[in-house]
Amino acid sequence: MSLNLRELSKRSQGLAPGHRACAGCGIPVLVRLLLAVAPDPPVVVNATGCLEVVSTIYPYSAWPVPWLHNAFENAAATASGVEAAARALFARGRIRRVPKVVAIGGDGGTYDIGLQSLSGAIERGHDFLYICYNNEGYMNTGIQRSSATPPGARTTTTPVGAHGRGKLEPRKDLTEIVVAHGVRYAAQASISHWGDLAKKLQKALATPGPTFLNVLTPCQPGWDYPPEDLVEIARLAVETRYWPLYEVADGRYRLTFTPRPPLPVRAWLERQGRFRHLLDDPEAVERFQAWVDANWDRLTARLK
Ligand SMILES: Cc1ncc(C[n+]2csc(CCOP(=O)(O)OP(=O)(O)O)c2C)c(N)n1
Repeated sequence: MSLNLRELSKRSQGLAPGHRACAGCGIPVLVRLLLAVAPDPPVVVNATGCLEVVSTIYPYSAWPVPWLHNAFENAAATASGVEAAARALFARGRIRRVPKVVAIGGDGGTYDIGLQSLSGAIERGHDFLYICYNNEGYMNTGIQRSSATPPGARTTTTPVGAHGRGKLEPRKDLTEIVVAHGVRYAAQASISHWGDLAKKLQKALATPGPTFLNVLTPCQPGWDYPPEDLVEIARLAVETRYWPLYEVADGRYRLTFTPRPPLPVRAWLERQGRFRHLLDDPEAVERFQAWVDANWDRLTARLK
């Protein structure tokens, strides 16, 4: 299928206008692209979180496809059940095709609370795509830290003041945890690089068995930037090597975009209120840069 933007925009209206996502939220960009590139309407299983809250305010739904809400911790388990049920119905001639099942959860639902069900569903080999929309925090409940929150970030549970300078711990590398399960396709993407994201969505949907995408979706209230800067903030995460775009297909690592030359990570930090306290502390910015560089070196050592 063509990845021409004009063609894509004709394909699907995606999420209906009127959903209640914040101005400057990255999640609708991702969901619209998913629904535009999916060759057939998928069944979407959605963990509790911003996406569920803003798209299904009773009695309305912004979803043009079958959609299930499930608890925070079991999106992948629910997806397993839907996929198994669809295969059984198909085998009995009750449905004409087995729909692709797409589970979507935030980083809180994926890196933290839903990790066991994700791991289990992957290990059992269910045919589904899991998408983590990663806004690096528990955003819909009031901006608490998650294990995807970067070090130094201000959240309501890692405040900045006399007793705190933001989050102390580094971020968990969930993409690598998923890769370690031996999935046939896993990738990191960003809403700023829509062509790259669209290709990864297509590949993940076309690969049988469990597949995984970790997509950076900036959060306006949580990261504290002007709403119109959404795409620019996501782009800077990639250009500074903070969020490398790569894929692992059948065990082979490939960078899908190489920032040349990479920008210093400060260019990304200084555009967000959650890092404002770091900017007058050169050592803190250096530590952050060293962390980004070490992650990049670890990743590029795996390229073949
Ligand atoms: C087991 C459980 N713990 C806590 C909650 C409360 N809760 C609902 S949404 C949410 C945060 C979700 O964070 P994330 O998955 O990152 O999604 P986001 O809100 O950022 O979209 C929490 C803590 C819950 N519903 N279930």
